[in-house]
Amino acid sequence: MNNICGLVTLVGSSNVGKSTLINRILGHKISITSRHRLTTRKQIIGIKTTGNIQIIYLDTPGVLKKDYKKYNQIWINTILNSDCVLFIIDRMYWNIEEQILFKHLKKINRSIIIVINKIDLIKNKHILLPWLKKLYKKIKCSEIIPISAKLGIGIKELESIIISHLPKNNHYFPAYKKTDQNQSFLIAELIREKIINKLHSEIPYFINVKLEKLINTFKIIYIYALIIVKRNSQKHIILGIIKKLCSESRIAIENIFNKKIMLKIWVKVK
Ligand SMILES: Nc1nc2c(ncn2[C@@H]2O[C@H](COP(=O)(O)OP(=O)(O)OP(=O)(O)O)[C@@H](O)[C@H]2O)c(=O)[nH]1
Ligand SMILES: [Mg+2]
Repeated sequence: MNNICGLVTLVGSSNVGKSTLINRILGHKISITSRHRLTTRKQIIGIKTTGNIQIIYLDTPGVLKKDYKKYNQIWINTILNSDCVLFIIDRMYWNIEEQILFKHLKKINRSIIIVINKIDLIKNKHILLPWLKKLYKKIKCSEIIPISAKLGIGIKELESIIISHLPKNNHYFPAYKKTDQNQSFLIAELIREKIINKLHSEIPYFINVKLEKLINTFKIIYIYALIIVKRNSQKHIILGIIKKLCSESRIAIENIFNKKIMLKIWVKVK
């Protein structure tokens, strides 16, 4: 058998660029991104099949020191089923979240690739080498690679390293499959991304977006979305940006689905 197929999990603290990286590797958007913490809330699957190689990437919510059980259980379960783990670090930041993750990874016997992201923001690149050496000594990892997910630096090299750590296996998904998410989830997430990126840090965590109805016709997709907030004051804030939110979300969805979109959004307190 010449086929290669494996599960690769992206883990790391919130905001280190896990979702940006998965989108960059896949070449299209499957996971939303923002400058705020806790953007990704559940495991997202992205599949890349090139010839005889199929890689199933799993994006996860960021490691948290608080609310440990609810969100952290997702990445804890995911790494246990992986063939290879990408431990993403934002430049030289090593905080309590990295320490929590490091403790978990020490206990499991998996290939670990440390990915130092956002190197485009490091002005003095000379400081990188001592940091890479220090990490290599500290963590029993297979490889360390500096990248910039945003600018696409080091991605090809990272993909080659990943492939070298995957087992020979039959492909799990048909070659055309890019994700296991349904259309409704991706659309709701795209709207949530626009809200997060428009608001300041206090609100995004409490917002949920639900699609009430989706009618997919030959030329147009009709979408009826509901934004659910916790308080009346939050509803007013959303109503203040709803016009822009609606038009920006519509454009984002049209770009992904390559179809005309008719979007209506309501806001509800629950
Ligand atoms: N300059 C720079 N910014 C980056 C890079 N990668 C990601 N970012 C930015 O970092 C922020 C967080 O990126 P995300 O991909 O949402 O981070 P995440 O790790 O998925 O975050 P959670 O889903 O909250 O766990 C966004 O504003 C990205 O544009 C990079 O290589 N360079
Ligand atoms: Mg994310």
